[in-house]
Amino acid sequence: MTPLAASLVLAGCSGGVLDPRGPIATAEKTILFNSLGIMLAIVIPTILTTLGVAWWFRASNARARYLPDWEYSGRIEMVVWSIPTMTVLLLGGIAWVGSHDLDPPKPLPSTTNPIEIQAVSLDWKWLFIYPEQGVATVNQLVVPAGAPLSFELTAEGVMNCFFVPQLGSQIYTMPRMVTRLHLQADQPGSYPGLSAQFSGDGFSKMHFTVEAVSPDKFTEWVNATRGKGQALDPQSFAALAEPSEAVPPATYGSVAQDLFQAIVHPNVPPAGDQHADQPNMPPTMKMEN
Ligand SMILES: [Cu+2]
Repeated sequence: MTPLAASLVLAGCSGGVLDPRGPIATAEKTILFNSLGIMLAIVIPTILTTLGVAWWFRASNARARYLPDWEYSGRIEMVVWSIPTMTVLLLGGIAWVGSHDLDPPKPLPSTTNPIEIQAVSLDWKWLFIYPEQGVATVNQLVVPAGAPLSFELTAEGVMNCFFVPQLGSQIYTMPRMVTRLHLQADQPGSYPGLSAQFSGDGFSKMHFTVEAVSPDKFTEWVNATRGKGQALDPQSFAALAEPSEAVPPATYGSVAQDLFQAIVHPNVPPAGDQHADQPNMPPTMKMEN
C-alpha cells in the first residue's frame, strides 16, 4: 500500500483502538484482527459458492445435472458440520485464551514498579488520585511511559466506564465497589480517554487526557505538583463532586489519607436517620473524619 493510501485508511483510526500504544491494546487489536480473519475465511467462500451455485444451475445451462431423487451426501454433511465446528473452536479459543491473558485485574509483567492510580468517576469529570505520590488530578492523567499502571476504580455517583482506547480494556466504575485494571503506555504521547457508559447531562464532555511522559519528566511533574495549590480533603472533594460539565484539567497538591477508601465506604446513616432537609447531600459529606 502506498503511504498516501495507508494514511487515508488509517486516518479514521488515529487515537482509537486500531492505533494501540500499549501492550494490552496491541494484544486486543491482534484478537480483533484474528477474529475478523477467521470469520472472513467462512464468509467469503460462502458468498462465492452461493453466487457460483446460482450461476451454474441457471435455467439456460444444459450441462448442469438435474437430480430430483438426490437425498444424501456424506461429503457435503462433513463440510456443513466441520466448518462451523472449527469456527466455534477457533473463535472460542481466541476469546478464551485472550480473556485470561488480558484479565483486567492481572498485573502486567515488568521490571519497573507499577504506578498506583485511584480513579473516581464523578458527575461529570474524572478524579485521579496518586496515593504514593500524594497528589491528585482532574480530567488529566500524567503517567510515566514504559511503567505498568495499576488502577483501582470506583464511582462517586452513577456508574461510568473508564476507557482509554489506545491503551486497552475498558472497565466499569461502580459506586461502593472497586474494579481493577492494569494498563501500560509504551511511548510518551497524549492519549484521549473517556467514559464509555452514558451517565447523564454532562456525559458527552466527560473526557480526559492521558499524558505519558518519560520517567524523569514524571518525577519532575510530581515534585512540581506536590505541596502546591489546593488540597484534596473531604470538603474540597464534596465541592468537586457537585455536578459540573466540561471541567478543565486541574491538580491537587495533597490528598487526605484514605480518601479513596472513604469514597468507596461512606458512613451511611441507618434508614430513618436521613437528613430530610438535605435530600441531595453527597454521601462523602456524611464522613465523620
Ligand atoms: Cu457496556
